[in-house]
Amino acid sequence: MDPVLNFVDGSFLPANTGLTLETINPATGAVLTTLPRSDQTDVDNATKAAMAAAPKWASTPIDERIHWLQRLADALEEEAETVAQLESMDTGKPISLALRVDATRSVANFRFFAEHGLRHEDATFISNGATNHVHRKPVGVVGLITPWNLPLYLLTWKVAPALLMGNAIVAKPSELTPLTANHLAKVMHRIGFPPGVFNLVHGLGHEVGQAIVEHADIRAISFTGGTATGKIVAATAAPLFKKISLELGGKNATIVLKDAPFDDMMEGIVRASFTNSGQVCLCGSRLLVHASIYEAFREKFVAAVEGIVVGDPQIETTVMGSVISKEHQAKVESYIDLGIEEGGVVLTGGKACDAPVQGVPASAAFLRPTVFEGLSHEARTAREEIFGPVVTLHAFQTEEEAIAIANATQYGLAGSVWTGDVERGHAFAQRLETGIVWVNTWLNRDLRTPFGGVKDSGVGREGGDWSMNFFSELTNICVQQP
Ligand code: TXE
Repeated sequence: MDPVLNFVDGSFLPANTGLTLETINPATGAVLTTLPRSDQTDVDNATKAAMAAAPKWASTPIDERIHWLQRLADALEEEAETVAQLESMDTGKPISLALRVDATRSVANFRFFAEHGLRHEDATFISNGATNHVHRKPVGVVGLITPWNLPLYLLTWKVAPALLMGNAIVAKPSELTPLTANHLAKVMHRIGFPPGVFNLVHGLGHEVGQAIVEHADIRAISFTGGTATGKIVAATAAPLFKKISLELGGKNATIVLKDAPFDDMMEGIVRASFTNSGQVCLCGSRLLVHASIYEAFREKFVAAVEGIVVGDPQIETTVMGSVISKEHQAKVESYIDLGIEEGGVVLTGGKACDAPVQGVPASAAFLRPTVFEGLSHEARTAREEIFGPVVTLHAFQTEEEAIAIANATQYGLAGSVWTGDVERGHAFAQRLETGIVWVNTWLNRDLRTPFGGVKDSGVGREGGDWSMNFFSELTNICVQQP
């Protein structure tokens, strides 16, 4: 596989120091290729290119910018299989998931914001004999920093609205998953996308990500990643008065009410628990089940979890692949140890997990889905983000108790409520301190809706008009009528 390179001013080039990092296929332990270990000089060069390209892109009519988004969507759609293959190799996720979620949603991100841009009209307000015109201008050069769990999905979720609003970009994907960002740059290069508008600088977070957040000419930072890193980004950006959007961690509750016909809902509840090996910030990692149905639910849930096909991500029938790295596997295993120390009982899965694939070396990062019961909801295992295939089961007596437990973490990103009465579910959902709640479904996404969390899950919202507002500066011009 060709080395991954930076993409600056329309050219592919190594880090100015020539230093490189390796990217691994976590499902096999094999080195896939290298990527630049860039530094501040590379970020400076990328930002210079973005500054030079920004004025022309900003003055490009929005209909033309929309046309470019549509062309990017078409080009990515044509290469969906390639994108899925690259994503699966870089992350260890099943090829079926990479195609159905990552590749498909990356196309949808461009297509959605193209259509959203066509529909959008800026506001006017008439009062006191004057007309107020709200004008929307680009921020200028924006910094996009993204994580390893949904690499292209989350990068394009930021790139599309940033371009639509006329900004130039300096982007940095996770050093663990550079392949599909690199592929996006190749697609842009191939279709003749204006050089310098989209720049990609690969490298370590504290070296390249930090340099992007610190750079005086990068006026907005859209970050998706862990809460700990989000705190560093916020502390760096705040005194520079940059716009920041922080999509951070979560410890989401899946709440099964007394009247839930859970047999019909089990597929959705298991999907909410273990999609992408639990490496989705929206996954439900705490299952709160009404005491009256707890035993019956537990039996059916554990049986369904044991039916999850864990295996070689390259095989179509595999439902769960590896986690992102050996280091992350060790982190998740340490939480399984902690769960046992805190008095939890492992109902299925657990630490011991050899590579469930014939011929795959022990250097692969596989874990079986693990279900705990018997833990206090105040246990660390039930409060801290594990970001792996581990869930804890808890019984509750009353809905008041379920709401108190669900809200008792430092996070507030998402949750799901399962019930036989959707009105009851809707009323219950309004009492959860999160940015998103699904009732009798999970990860059902309308891209016009606000996406994001509260407390340690972040600041701001992405999606539809919220993304448009983040990636633009508004000027109100008040014209007195004659
Ligand atoms: O995050 P990290 P990861 C969260 C999820 C989990 C985490 C996993 O909950 O906690 O993301 O992704 C760069 N200055 N979400 O481990 O380490 C780093 O190189 C600037 C929530 O990758 O925070 C990478 O590119 N950048 C989300 C990016 O930050 C720095 C959905 C994220 O890295 C940096 C998906 C620094 N000092 C995952 N240090 C949601 N809420 O939507 C590192 N980076």
